[in-house]
Amino acid sequence: MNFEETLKQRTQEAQAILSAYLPAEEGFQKTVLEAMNYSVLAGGKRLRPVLMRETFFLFGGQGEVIEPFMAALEMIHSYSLVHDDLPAMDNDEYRRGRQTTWRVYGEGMAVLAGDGLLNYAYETAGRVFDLLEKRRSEAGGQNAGEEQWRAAARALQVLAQKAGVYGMVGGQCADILAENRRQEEVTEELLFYIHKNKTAALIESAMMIGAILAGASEEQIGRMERVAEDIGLAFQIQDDILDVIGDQDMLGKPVGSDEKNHKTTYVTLKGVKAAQEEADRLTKEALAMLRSFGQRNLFLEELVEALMHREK
Ligand code: GRG
Repeated sequence: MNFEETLKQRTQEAQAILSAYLPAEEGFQKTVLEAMNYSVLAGGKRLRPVLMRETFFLFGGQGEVIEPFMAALEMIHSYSLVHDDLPAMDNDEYRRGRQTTWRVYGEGMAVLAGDGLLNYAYETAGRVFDLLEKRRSEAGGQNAGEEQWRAAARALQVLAQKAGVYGMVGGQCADILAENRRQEEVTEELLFYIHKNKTAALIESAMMIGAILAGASEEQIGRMERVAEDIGLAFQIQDDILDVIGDQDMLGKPVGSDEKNHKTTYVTLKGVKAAQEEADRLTKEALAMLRSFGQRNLFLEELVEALMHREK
């Protein structure tokens, strides 16, 4: 299989895992459940769960323990998009080629769908302990795989931290405060903080959790965090470039959103060419680190490279 075919297959697998963990649309709270599923199933590249599983494979991970975390991270990512699209934030009407959640279900229900997805993500990730319990009873109830229980708890910690105030929420806070500020006030240091947290944090979470659940060492997990930081920063720069020169139909959302929201981005600070060069530099740095682990995952390396040239 070539890269494109493998990517398609891995994306479909991530989609199937995610679908299996979504809640049933029933009960008095049926509407919020529908809004949650609408938001998650609206499409999307499923990049974070794919990166998570490929990192798990890189370190020789096996079995289904990774699956609840793949689904959980995509739920957190989807909640962040639902809230980001709200009138109180970016006020966007289209995402992933469809109307945004608030446009379909109303603002109140979109707030709740985001809240619901965030909480359900942790309920979902916590199901890893059911899988481990099943393994333990199959092994005759012995203290089998104690390190896997520790790894699962550590993975939960990383998931919560990278999504929270010391991760994505912190980045989004600084992003909102930086809107409408004069360009000179948005320093490169501030922009780095915003990108590292708003965007890179969830990608770090994906790759660290893949490494943790596969039993990687502390040193390897730390190194993977740096790889993911570079990938996340490059991904955000590419996102800002696409917001200027991208194709609306391809992206599934309007271009020019940063200008509309008076946002300072790497592109407004340095121009498209310098932004492309910086994304290229970060990608090369990430790839060099990724190749230095001893064992390799060639598909993962190709994926990181392909993100540089993405059009959506
Ligand atoms: C509301 C706490 C909170 C955070 C919002 C996700 C986010 C933070 C803002 C959305 C705007 C934005 C440009 C975020 C940077 C991350 C990013 C590029 C998200 C889009 O991710 P993709 O391209 O989306 O992976 P798909 O639709 O493919 O899943």
